[in-house]
Amino acid sequence: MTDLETSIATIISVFQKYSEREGDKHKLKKSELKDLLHDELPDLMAHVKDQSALDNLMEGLDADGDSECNFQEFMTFISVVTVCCHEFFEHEEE
Ligand SMILES: [Ca+2]
Ligand SMILES: [Ca+2]
Repeated sequence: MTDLETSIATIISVFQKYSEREGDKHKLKKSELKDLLHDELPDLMAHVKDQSALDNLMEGLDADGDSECNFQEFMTFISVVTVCCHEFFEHEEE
């Protein structure tokens, strides 16, 4: 696989690793999302200091309002994080 194909497959497998733990296997409930963020994005989570910030993040992600994070909602989040990282590195080069 190419680097990009590997990256896509990795994102899908990380989502599934957490979404399959409890309840709906295709969605992240709040505790699953929390574990995913803490384990997979520790640097980002260092900036999310308290529970209310995490609740706000979860609510912001939950486009369809079912209190769970489906893959599409997860991808929206990953896109935002990735674009922010890209902007950061763009400014680093200047
Ligand atoms: Ca689940
Ligand atoms: Ca949702």
